Amino acid sequence: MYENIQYTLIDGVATIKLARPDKLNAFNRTMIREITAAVKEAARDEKVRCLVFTGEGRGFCSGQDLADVDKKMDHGEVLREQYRPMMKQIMNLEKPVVAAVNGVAAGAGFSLALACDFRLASEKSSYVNAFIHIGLIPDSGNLYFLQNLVGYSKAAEISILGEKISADRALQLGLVTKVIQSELWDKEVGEFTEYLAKIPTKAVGLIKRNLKQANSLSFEKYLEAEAQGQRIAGLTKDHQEGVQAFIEKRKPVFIGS
Ligand code: LHQ
Repeated sequence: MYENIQYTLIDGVATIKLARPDKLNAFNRTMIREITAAVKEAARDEKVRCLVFTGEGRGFCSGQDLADVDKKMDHGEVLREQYRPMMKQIMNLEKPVVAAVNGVAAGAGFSLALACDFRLASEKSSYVNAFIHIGLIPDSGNLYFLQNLVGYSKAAEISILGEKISADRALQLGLVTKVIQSELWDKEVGEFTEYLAKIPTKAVGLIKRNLKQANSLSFEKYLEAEAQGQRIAGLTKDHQEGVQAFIEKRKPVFIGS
């Protein structure tokens, strides 16, 4: 169904695998459109309880396909028309989103990883805010996410120097959730995402909503947003199940609603 990505759904875990390995999975118009559509599908489909991004071959994503960039291009329009809808679709997804960063994440590919809730880093992965090397600024929400993660100084360093960051260094900086050895990659990514697909999905979505609101609301307004979120969480079957299981001293079985 898709040309430049593979979309699969297994046991509640939807995976979007970027599939232009010869170019380290660089974005082209088709891939961006397909990712946007696939994330929309994942949002709509109640069977999806966790979304994973990963890349085919040795790269995660090398950002915009530079072979498609020409002098006549209005980069602002490219962002507005192509990247922005994709990034908004990902940001607005009220389900857990994991970047399983198998290799290099550069330019807007780094932005994609930053937009996810978790970054699982293969020991072979690396991170480059490559924009500066071609005279551009980090885009697709990059500085918004990066500054939230590592603060102004480190975000400036990473963006202005544009150095390649190894997986271990990324862990030290707080850029990634954990580093995984190559031989354990499939197993550990599988265990992590299976776990996410079994927890109370609605509560995960509401946590994400509140975290984003905390960035922009006054404390008073935030507390009201929190009360609204908790009201919704309190009405879920998963909340009932969690309390019931606690009382009965058994393991809860959450269904995601
Ligand atoms: C590529 C790419 C690539 C095409 C590797 N394109 N072929 C938004 C709005 C509007 C316009 C502009 O952009 C944006 C957003 C952006 O993302 S701008 C930033 C674009 N990305 C970059 O500048 C990164 C460019 N790539 C690199 O710096 C390196 O390739 C990295 C650091 C990612 C990996 O380095 P290596 O591991 O040494 O691999 P390589 O450079 O040898 O690449 C392997 C192949 O992939 C190679 O092709 P070849 O035919 O020689 O095997 C590259 O040409 C191709 N490739 N990135 N973005």
